[in-house]
Amino acid sequence: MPRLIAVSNRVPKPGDRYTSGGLSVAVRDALEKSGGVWLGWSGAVREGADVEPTAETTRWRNVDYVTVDLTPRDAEEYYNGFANRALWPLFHHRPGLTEFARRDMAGYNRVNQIFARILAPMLRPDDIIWVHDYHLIPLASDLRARGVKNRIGFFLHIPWPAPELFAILPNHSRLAVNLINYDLVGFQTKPFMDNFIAYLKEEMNINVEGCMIDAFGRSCRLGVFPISIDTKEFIHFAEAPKSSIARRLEASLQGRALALSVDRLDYSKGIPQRIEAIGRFLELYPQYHNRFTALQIAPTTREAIPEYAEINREVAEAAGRVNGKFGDIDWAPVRYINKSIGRATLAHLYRAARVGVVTPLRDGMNLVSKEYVASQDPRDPGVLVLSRFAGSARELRGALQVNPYDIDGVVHALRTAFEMPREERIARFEPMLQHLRAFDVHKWRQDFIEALTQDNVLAMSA
Ligand code: ADQ
Repeated sequence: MPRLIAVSNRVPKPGDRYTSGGLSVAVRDALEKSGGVWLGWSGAVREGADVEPTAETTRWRNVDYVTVDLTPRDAEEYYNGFANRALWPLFHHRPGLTEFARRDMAGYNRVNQIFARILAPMLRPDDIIWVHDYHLIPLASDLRARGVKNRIGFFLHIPWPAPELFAILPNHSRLAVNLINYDLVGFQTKPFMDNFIAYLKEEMNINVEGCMIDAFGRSCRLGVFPISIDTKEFIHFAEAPKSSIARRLEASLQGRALALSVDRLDYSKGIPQRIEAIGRFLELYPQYHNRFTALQIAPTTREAIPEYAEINREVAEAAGRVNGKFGDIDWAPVRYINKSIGRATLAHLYRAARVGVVTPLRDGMNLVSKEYVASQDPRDPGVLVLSRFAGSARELRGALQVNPYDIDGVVHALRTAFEMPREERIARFEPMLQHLRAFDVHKWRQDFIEALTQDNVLAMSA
C-alpha cells in the first residue's frame, strides 16, 4: 500500500477524534492505515515566518502532522484575501461580494509555493498525494516545478461555478491550467464537473474526452465523488443516552415542535432568507404561534473578513425582527446562537427536531443535511427541508426540496413538514438512510484513493 500524503489549508489536531468532523476522521483513518503525512497551515501567524518557513511535526499513530506558520501578510493575502474574498464568493455565485487584488493572488501563490517547498523533500517516489480544496489549486504545479512525479489528486469541496462566472477571475486560465497538473480532480457533483469541462472547451479550446483531459503534455482525469458523513457514527451518537444540553433543550421546548438549522455562519447558507421565511410562516399561519421554536445554531467563522461581520449583524437583526413581531412573554419563535456544539450532542439535537431546515443559496455538498437524516429515530423521523442548490439535494430525494430564494415556497414546505403524517415521514426517510449507509465518508475516501491509484475514475452520475 503506497504511503498517503494529505494536504489541506488546516490540519486537524492529532488524536482529537471527538471534535473533528467526518472528513478529518475519514482521511486520518486512511493515513493511519497506510502511514503518511498531513500538511497544512498551523493557523498561527508570526512575523518572520517567511524568512525560513519552519514546519513543526507531531507524530501520532503512524502519521506525521506537519504544520506551518504564516506571516500576517501571507495569512491576510492567501487566506482572508484570495481564497475567501475572491474564490469563495465567486465559486458560490456571488460576484458582487468578490474582491480581486493582484497582491492577494501573489500571496496565494506564495503560500502554495511554501507548502510545495516544505513537502517536496519529504516525498518518497511511490507516495500518493491528496490535496484538498480551493486554497491549494496551484499546489500540483508548484510540486511539478520541483520535479515531483508522484500521483497527485485534488478534491474540490465547494462548487465549481458556471464558465462565465469563472471567467470573471483575472488570470482564470492560469488557475484552470493548474488543475491539469493533477492526475485526478474530484468534484462533489456532476454539474460542477460539467461547468469545469464547459469552461475548458469554451474558453481554452481544450478537448475533453469523457472525463479525460489531454493538454499541455499531461493527462488529467476528472471524477464525481459526493462527500458524505460517518453514518454509523451518527446513528450511534443519536441512539446514545442524551447529553445534558440535549435534555435542557427538550425541557425548554415545553412540548413545542423544533425546527433546527445548523450552519457555519456564512452568507452562502441563506440564513437571513430562512428567518424571513419563519416570519412569513407565522404571519400566514397564526395557529402556529407558540407551537414551535426555530433554533439556528451558527458558529462564527472568518471573522477578519467584513462580509462575515455583516452576515452576523444581518442574522441577529432578522431574528430580532421576527421575535419582536411574533414573540410573547413566554415564547420567542427564533433562537439564534453562535455556539459550537460537540458532534454527539449535535446528533441528539437533530433527533429532537421535527424539521431540519437546510436552505443554503449554494453549497458544494452540505453535510448537515446528511447528519440530520442519519440522526433521526427510524420509528418517528423528522422531515428535511432542503435547498435544491445544496449538492446533497441530488442524493437526498426524500427531502422536501425548496428554492431558498422563493420565501413563499419555503413557507409552504415548512407547513407540509409540520403536518406530514408519520407514514409519509418514514417512507421519505428510509431510502435516504439506506443511501447514507451505502455511501458514507469511508466509501467516498476509498473511491477517491482507488481512482487515484488504479487509473480508474469512478464517474458517478449522482
Ligand atoms: P461547510 O461549508 O463547513 O463545508 P457543511 O458540509 O455543512 O458545510 O459542514 C459543516 C460541518 O460543521 C458539519 O459536519 C457540521 O456538523 C459542523 N458544524 C456546523 N455547525 C456546527 C456547530 N454549531 N457545532 C459543531 N459543529 C458544527 C464545506 C463545503 C460543503 C461541503 C463540506 C465537505 O462548503 O459544501 O459539504 O465542505 O466537503
